[in-house]
Amino acid sequence: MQGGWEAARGRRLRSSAARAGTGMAKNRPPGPQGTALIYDKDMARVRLLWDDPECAIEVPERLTSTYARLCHRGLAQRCVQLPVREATEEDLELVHSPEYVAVVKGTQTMSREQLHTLAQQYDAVYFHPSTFPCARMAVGATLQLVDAVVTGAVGNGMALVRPPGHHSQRDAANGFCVFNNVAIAAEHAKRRHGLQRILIVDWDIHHGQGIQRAFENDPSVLYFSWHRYEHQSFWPRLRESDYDVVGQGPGRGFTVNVPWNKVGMRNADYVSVFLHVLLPLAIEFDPELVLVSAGYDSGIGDPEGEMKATPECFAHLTFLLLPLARGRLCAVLEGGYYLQSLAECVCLTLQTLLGDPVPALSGEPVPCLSALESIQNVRAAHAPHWASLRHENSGPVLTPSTWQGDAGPSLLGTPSTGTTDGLKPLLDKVLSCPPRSLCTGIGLAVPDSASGLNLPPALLQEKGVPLREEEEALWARLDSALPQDQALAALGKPLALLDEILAGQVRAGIAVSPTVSATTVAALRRTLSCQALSRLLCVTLGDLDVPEDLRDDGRMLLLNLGGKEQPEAAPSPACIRLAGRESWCPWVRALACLPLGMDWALPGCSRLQLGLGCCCCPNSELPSVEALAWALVGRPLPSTLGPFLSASPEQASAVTRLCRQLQQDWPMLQVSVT
Ligand code: X5A
Ligand code: ZN
Repeated sequence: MQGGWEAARGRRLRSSAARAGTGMAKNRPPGPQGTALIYDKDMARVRLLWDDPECAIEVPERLTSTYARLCHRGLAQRCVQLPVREATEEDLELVHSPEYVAVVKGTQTMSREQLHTLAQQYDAVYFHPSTFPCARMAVGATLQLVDAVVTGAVGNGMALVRPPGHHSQRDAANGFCVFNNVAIAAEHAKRRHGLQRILIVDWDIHHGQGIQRAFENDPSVLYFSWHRYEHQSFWPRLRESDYDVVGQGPGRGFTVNVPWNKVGMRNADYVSVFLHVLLPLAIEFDPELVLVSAGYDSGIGDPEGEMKATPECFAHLTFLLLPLARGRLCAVLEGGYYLQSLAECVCLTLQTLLGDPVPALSGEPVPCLSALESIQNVRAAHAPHWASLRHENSGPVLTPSTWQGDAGPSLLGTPSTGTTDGLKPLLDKVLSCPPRSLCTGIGLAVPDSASGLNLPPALLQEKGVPLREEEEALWARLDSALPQDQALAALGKPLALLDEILAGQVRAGIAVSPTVSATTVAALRRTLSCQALSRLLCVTLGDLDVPEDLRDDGRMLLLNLGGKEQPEAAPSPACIRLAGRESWCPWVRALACLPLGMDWALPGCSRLQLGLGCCCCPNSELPSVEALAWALVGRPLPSTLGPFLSASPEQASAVTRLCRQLQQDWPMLQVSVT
């Protein structure tokens, strides 16, 4: 047993030495570290110089008050603050025509009347003598961010820019956008860094038709956008924003549109679309870089979006993207017009990029009918193009519902449409809740011989607790092969860790044990003996015999992957098994799309997608403890899931069948209205 992990450790040391040329530095995360923040107050110079109600919401305070809040929260200070630069005309011409660039350049010397006349040639646009330098700076800031992330100078980051970019096109300004910051960045990453797969996630509430048009033929850029659509009645009212528009020629399947046909969408609707539409495709696409068109007009209180997603939702959306592209994520500000909500949502995005734990999501974990219709439709439209959607041919919704409004329990009640006035007191309450301070300690229960590992500093090393009587008895029965003293230490340390987690002294931890299943059972028993605990998620790999009294406790959701087949056992919503172990990969992918691990109310959700508070590893997995430990303190996992390995038809139908069976009890598993 000892030989097992020593041998594995020898392998690790040899391979990392070969990689780095020298021994691995201790206490350094394996990948790039740090979060970049790019901001320059000069981008607050553009402002509307005439009366135009449509453009009046795009104000300089969007930037200044957001940055002030980041400083007030101490978040800006924790970032690597990179300087902006002005993009060159060559950069701009990666997406825009020289003629259009010349037109915008000409605005620097125009009078107010000339600016106004020019603006009228476009839809929802204003110009200012500072528009050209600011828009160049917005592109330059975005390129600085991409360069820093792609070269590994930082792990991820955010650019706070104005004017926004995603509506602007080769020859046109549109929807407050002048140059297409994110589209230029994607083209730059392709041409100048040689990247071959870039994912753009546009969570702004408007359709970024400018980005869509720039890449509609291009399979190297996967563009995902959700947007308020209301059956084409919402701005920019384009047919090309609907779910059945999927890209052209070689780019077919690489444009993904999720129309929102109702306002008032909530956290559950947003998370459902990520879990059932974006993530399966993104995992299959396996991007090298993720660019987020981060507009916050999709957040609660925004007068444009009229949606109800709360600020923590953006922490979850960000978190769900971090396992992609080794965490190489660049968020670039687009819209967002309700200043308080905007600032708060940006804080939660940046906080997540910095590796802080993700706060619990509020609201019922139930998607609304209109969201489900959109999910079903877009999945049907993309099934021909993506293996991960192909297995379930549920088809598009044939008769769209006439369902009006959402009847579900509401945080805020039904908004009076079109105005945020009535919402103001409630919004103030939602937005002024101070961020919950989560304890950040990470516990570590490993054999003393594990001291050679490269682990994050300040891990709390467990000393061990005395076993309770029944634990000793259990231990003696389950593992009589181990010397008694060693066995007690191996169980005593994990249980000490567990006690600290249950007491709220540490947030998460890793325990290494020579006999995982015995330790897991003892840990489950100890956890469930804690009366204050109301919900426990236990995810296990391989065979595990959980005693019946524990399984029937009612507070535990057990997810067992790759154990032995149990055909006789009736499926239970609280004990979910996916058997078979030919290959883990498809199971792990399936799991990534099962929202069961989503932690709706429990605090202290870890960075792991499985949401475990405590991971228990067998000794043979000791090298992966390093990666796990860094993940728990907020660094991205050192590798992605790798090239897509499609599930076998049997595996795929097992997952589909399981999801159908479980839908009644777990509404977040629904992918269709029927
Ligand atoms: C970037 C952005 C919105 C334009 C709305 C015009 N533009 N009615 O959010
Ligand atoms: Zn927008």
